[in-house]
Amino acid sequence: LGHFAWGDPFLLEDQLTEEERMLRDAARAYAQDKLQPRVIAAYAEERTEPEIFAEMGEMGLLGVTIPESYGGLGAGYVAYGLIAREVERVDSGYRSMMSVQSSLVMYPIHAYGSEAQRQKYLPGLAAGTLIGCFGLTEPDAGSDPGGMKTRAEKTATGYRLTGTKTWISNSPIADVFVVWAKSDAHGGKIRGFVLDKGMEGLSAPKIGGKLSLRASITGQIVMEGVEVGEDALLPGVEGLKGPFGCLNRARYGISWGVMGAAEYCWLAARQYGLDRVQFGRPLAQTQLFQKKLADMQTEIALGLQASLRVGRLMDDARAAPEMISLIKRNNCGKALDIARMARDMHGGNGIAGEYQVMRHMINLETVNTYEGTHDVHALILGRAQTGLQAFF
Ligand code: TGC
Ligand code: FAD
Repeated sequence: LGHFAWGDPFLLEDQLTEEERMLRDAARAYAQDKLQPRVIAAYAEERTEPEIFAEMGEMGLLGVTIPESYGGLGAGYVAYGLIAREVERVDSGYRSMMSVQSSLVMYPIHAYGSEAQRQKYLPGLAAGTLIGCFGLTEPDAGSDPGGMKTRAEKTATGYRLTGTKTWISNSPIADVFVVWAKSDAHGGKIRGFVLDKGMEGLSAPKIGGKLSLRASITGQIVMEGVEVGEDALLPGVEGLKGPFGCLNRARYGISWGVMGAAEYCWLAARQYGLDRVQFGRPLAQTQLFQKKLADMQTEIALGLQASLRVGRLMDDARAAPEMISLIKRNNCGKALDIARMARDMHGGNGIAGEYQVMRHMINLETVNTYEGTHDVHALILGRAQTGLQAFF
């Protein structure tokens, strides 16, 4: 029988290729050396540093699945997931910045865009010299994006866009806006448009006072009759499957990312339990403490293994959206449970910023909600197994 490596119970490491390990190690080094030292202050001050995009671009962490000819790495979805895990080990907000840029902005421009749109935007987005955002959610259309009110009206030379998107990651600092609107010229179907910062009628006010994901800026996208040319339309897709095609990739990345945050919390709780003595022995020598550590280790090992499996299926073009709902939902929920447990296991110190577990816990409240809430993914899985739609 083999040796049990407590930190890697199912020997995940053995299941990765040399290239995947290399990219993972580079992401870990960047995240630990450059992001970890700034996150506590950035979070406390609700401050986003836009230069992080250029740093990530330089490290090759943006759009890793996009072909090299457009500035990406042409790597697979397992590599993408491993990078998300390393970045979110530091903070869910930093992973958010990266995954919006990669899966929600670069992916649709590559998959649905014209050659001219790809050439115009992808190299700058890959380098992080351009910052992107993705506008689907509206004040009255969150879980039900089909209820959006944003409209694109046909003009002589293109379209006029009117509407408001809200809760949009990166929007106040974005140069490139991928937005989804109902287009009258296409029978009211949802179409994607790429807008540039500075267009008349386009603004992106910040949403201040967030108690979660404070190192990642969030805002609105307000479009007051923004006039765009025909070349702003993403020609390759129509209907909700456009935005959902992007969400599939981002949700998959989140399933890995949250396991990184959970691993941070687990390892911090373990170390705290070894160091902290109460009643004459380390906390880690109590049965209750060990049971919690076992639960954390188990859920993380299972969650990572599931994400790896779905990643391999994505690279094989065999992953179904429901598989992604399953891992997004379960890994977010388990990571949140683990972070709450770790916060508790740190006692009073657990609420201090320097121990970081409470920041992860509060961030994970957002991650459990965005990209489809925990319950919405349950309804997607419920529909798949009963054939009955329970959304309305
Ligand atoms: P439904 O009738 O189920 O489907 C409408 C059309 O869309 C297609 N479709 C998909 N295509 C590809 N992948 C998927 N996952 C798809 N899901 C659905 C479907 O085949 C159909 O196509 P067609 O051609 O037949 O028209 O749609 P519905 O309106 O009933 O939707 C229900 C529901 C709940 C599944 C859906 O609306 C949903 O997932 N809601 C959650 C909304 C959401 O995830 N919003 C995310 C906003 S972006 C964000 O949060 C970014 S945060 C990122 C960060 O900072 O990291
Ligand atoms: P609602 O849809 O109003 O849901 C409220 C509650 O009702 C939830 O518990 C939900 O599960 C439940 N519920 C909803 N429908 C049903 C139902 N049929 N049956 C049972 N329960 C139901 N969006 C973007 O487009 N781009 C972004 O970059 C982006 N970034 C974000 C960043 C942050 C920090 C946050 C907080 C959100 C972001 N979002 C973004 C928006 C996010 O995707 C939505 O908040 C999410 O989809 C939920 O929508 P909602 O907030 O309108 O909640």
